[in-house]
Amino acid sequence: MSEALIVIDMQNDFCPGGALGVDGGDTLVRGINARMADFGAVILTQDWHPKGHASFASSHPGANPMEVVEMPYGPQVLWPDHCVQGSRGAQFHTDLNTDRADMILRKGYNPALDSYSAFFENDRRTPTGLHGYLQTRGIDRITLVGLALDFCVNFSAVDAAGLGYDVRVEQALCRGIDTHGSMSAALAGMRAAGATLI
Ligand code: VGL
Ligand code: ZN
Repeated sequence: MSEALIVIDMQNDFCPGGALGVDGGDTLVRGINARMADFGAVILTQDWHPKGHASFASSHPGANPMEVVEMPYGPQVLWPDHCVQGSRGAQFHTDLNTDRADMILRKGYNPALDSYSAFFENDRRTPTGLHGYLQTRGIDRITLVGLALDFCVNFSAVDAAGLGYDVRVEQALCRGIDTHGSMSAALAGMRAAGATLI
């Protein structure tokens, strides 16, 4: 069985200056590129929302970014508009080595449902197809890097562990948003799920 490097959402909008810029996000690019050589498979994820997406505060009259609202599938943080399909913000950081990617997985395209995890949308039931892809390639170990540690990396790690993968999260190649105590909750949740934090 081989091991995959899964690079989460290394896009302009999650880097400083972007719509949902994560401090130091851009500083990860060199290290992530260098790490790609160590894996038999490299997969990139790309947050990819239609205009007016339900996770945008602008879609909820009177609401502000970073507020939490109750959605039919549970609590949802409302974000500034970000990673809109076709926009510059949705493109990968220009220095990210996208040539090395075997697969680019887009997520968050369902207008009514957010998708933090690379495996399931935020209803925690709708699959993205990544599990089938990894299974058919015989991949049972994954290493996660990218943005944001407390949202998309976290949800991906917990789902992957639940699906039975051997999961490592390389914290030096991740940065977090940290809102509403999300960072400490994410670290505890990933550990509890059985992911190894390096
Ligand atoms: C993410 C918030 C909204 C992430 C994506 O990549 O962690 N966070 N959409
Ligand atoms: Zn998003």
